[in-house]
Amino acid sequence: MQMKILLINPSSSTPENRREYILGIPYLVSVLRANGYFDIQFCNYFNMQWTETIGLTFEALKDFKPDVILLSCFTINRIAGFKIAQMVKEFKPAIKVVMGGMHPSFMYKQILSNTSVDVVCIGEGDRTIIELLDAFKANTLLDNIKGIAFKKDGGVFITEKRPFVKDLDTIPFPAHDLYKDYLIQTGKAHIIASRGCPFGCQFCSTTEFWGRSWRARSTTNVVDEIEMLLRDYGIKYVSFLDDEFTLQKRHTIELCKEMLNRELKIKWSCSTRVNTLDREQLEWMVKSGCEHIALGIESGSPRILKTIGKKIKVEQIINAFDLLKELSLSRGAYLMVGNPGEDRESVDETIQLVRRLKLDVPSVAVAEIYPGTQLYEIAKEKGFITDDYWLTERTPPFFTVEHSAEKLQWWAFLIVLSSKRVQGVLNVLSFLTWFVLSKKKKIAKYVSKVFKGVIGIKKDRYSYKEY
Ligand code: B12
Ligand code: SF4
Repeated sequence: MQMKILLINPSSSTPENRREYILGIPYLVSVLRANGYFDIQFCNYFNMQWTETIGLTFEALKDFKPDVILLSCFTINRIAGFKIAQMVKEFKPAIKVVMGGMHPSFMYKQILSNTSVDVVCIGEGDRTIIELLDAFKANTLLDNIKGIAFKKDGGVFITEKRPFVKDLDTIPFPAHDLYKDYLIQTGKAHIIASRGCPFGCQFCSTTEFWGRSWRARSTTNVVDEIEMLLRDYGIKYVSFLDDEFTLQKRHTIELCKEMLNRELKIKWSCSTRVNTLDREQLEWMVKSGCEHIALGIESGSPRILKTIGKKIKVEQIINAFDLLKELSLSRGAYLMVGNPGEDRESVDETIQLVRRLKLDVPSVAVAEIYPGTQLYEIAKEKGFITDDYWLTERTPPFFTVEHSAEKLQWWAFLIVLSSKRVQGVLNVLSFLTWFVLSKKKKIAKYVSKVFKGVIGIKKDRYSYKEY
């Protein structure tokens, strides 16, 4: 008898009506299939409200009758994950509940001590999941499976650390078919060509989770995946979700050449850092269809950039953005306010930079605290937060050790206001206000003329004597 596996992306209860195309579960599904686990069902609740998903979960439990539940959790959807684990155990205690992803990887001890989750996968799941399911099937001990933590003898047992997968080409392509409708409707696919980031910024958990070494898939392997998506779904656009897409110049150029050699008719986008781009690399990127690049700027203040360990200079930001503009690439910018040391002066420096770069509408986030970051350790040291926070239903908090949430949001708003498009709209609005005020009488006369007869405005009902 095949083991029945139910995979769930729990609800993040975010108000946006978006359909996130998250690659964690597709990666797991592809390795499951490659290892003979085919009795699989996927419930993607990520963009649904929690209440909508309760009934659906019960239905899946009753109809599909799973032996194992695999929950994938970021911090934002952890609580829904805990609640599903509880529902499952109340429904049938014998069903094994496994949780993996960024949040449980850092908070495994708390989760195993306080929720109905049986096993947490720590870090990359591509190898761990198969060993774990094989052990469930054979009913053997879990103690020797690297990279997990589980409940044992009334406590939490953590196994040896699992090394990262060295050769990412050995992992099959993620099961994009789980997002078939999305692919067909939008023509847009997500791909991850590398894992890891060496930079370790203070507010980000990527380096801690995926490791300091940057592991890239071979360029042929990545382009094979694109070709498969073109053939099977007719996609027209690829968003590379890598944290640091252009870390190795030679590798990026090789990837672009491979896309060109295979004459792929696609457009694509990526995110990266301002100091890992140069003209030669960008020209190849443009030739091969790249049309949008989002860059992490974070701040226009050299002091803040240093504090958060961004390891970039304001001149590098300016040079990179100027270069993108020169090559007619669409430019995205990620900015933050509210990191340690932020003050009005540093916010003004950011505003000046946004103006200098003539950014359309940058994405400006107030710094939030996530497990696995240095910012979280700072906040804990300052007595601002404890691990208990993550058992509450609250969303990740802003770093309000130094300034109130209102002030930080106001600063974020001021930065957005300084962007080109908003400035453009403001300029138009102020011009219109001036125009209307200065020509008030003429406009009124014109309106009355135009609408005369249409809405029954009659000259004699209005006095225009002063004209
Ligand atoms: C692309 C991306 C986005 C995109 C799209 C998000 C999406 N959901 O598709 C956008 C731009 C919209 C986005 C937005 C945000 N994002 Co984002 N994003 C990413 C990014 C770069 C890639 C996600 C991804 O597909 N990873 C690849 C897959 C393969 O990794 P994975 O899901 O972790 O799965 C692996 C393992 O974790 C494990 N695993 C996972 N689940 C399970 C389950 C089981 C049972 C097992 C055994 C194993 C297992 O195995 C998998 C394969 O190895 C990550 C960084 C990163 N490198 O992961 C950040 C990241 C997920 N984002 C993050 C954040 C903070 C956000 C925002 C909150 C930012 C903000 N302040 O607005 C928003 C949230 C929006 C929302 N409503 O969710 C954080 C989350 C931190 C946390 N602790 O939760 C991350 C990790 C970046 C970071 N390091 O700070 N994001
Ligand atoms: S913010 Fe970007 S550059 Fe900094 S550690 Fe995270 S992924 Fe790397």
